[in-house]
Amino acid sequence: MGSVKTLGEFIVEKQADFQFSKGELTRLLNDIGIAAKIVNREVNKAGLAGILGETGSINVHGDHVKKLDLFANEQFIAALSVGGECCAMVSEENEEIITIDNAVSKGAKYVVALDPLDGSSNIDVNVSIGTIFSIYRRTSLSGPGTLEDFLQPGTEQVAAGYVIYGSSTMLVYTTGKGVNGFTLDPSIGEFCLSHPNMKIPKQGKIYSINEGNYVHFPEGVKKFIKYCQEEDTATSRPFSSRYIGSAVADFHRNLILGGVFLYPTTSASPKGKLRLIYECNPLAFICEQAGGKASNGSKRILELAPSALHQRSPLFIGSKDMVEKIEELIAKYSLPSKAKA
Ligand code: AHM
Ligand code: MG
Repeated sequence: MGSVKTLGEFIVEKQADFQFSKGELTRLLNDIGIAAKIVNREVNKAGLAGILGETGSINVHGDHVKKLDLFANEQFIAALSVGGECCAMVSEENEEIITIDNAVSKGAKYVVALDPLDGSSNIDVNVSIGTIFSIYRRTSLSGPGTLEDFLQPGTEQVAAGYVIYGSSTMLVYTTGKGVNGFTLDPSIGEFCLSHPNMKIPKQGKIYSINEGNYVHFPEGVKKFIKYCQEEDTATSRPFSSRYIGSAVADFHRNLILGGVFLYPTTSASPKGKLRLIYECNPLAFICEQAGGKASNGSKRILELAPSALHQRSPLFIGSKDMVEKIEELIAKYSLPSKAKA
């Protein structure tokens, strides 16, 4: 049997990639890995909620059984608050930023943006869900982190990753030097390097979109869906449609097999549904590092300047050629000047 490399070992080994690194990012990534294991344990037990007490109710110990997304949020906040490397967080579960100002966080250089448990419609039905995280170096000088620390474009991310709680649990992350994936071995309780140097195929055969919203999509997106469904031997069309409804799971499958995930504007979500800072940007960073592309339809996701913490954006992400095809069709059929004409 070949030797196993754990996430902890790998992170420490990669510290040397960063000149003058003092190990802060290493510790931060380790803290995230530990919180992910705790969340994984609870996600695995989720089906027992009916036996042990419904979420929201009182369990046999007299404790309130927390909803999983709130539990996950608390675990990540707790791990990063005591870790000493993070001075503020933003989470999908909290309206405002969470400032960290304690004895160990003095001198902390990083802020973390987080969707603690993404795929809310899949949480209670035993379908893959995920955690998404993004790490920035603070721009403020001292004290607890500030709102401005989070309003940096995605190009400034120092690291980003996700955890997928699926048929097996994986942690995938990048620090801007490629993408590596680790699978949790439950028998030893460690994430082990299973997918080194992940690369997304340039062209895929899968498109992932909630087609139930079809009538509300921009014309360019409708044209892309029709393009995917047309018969064409040279380009292996028609493509397959696969949609889980958990962005992490849909993205992860497409990263490995090749494909594109789309969440465009709809009339219900005129700015798109997904959040720029803790959903679109981290996935975009990973995708680009794997050789793929991420766009809002006309611009690179990572270059968008956030103006609000929970800002939304349309997202087209995955295999480079497929995202470029979408951009081409949006430019042709849906750009504002044409829509108004
Ligand atoms: P959430 O943060 O409330 O879970 O919403 C984000 C999720 C994504 O994981 C997924 O891609 C999308 O919402 C699914 O939305 P829809 O049900 O509209 O297709
Ligand atoms: Mg979410």
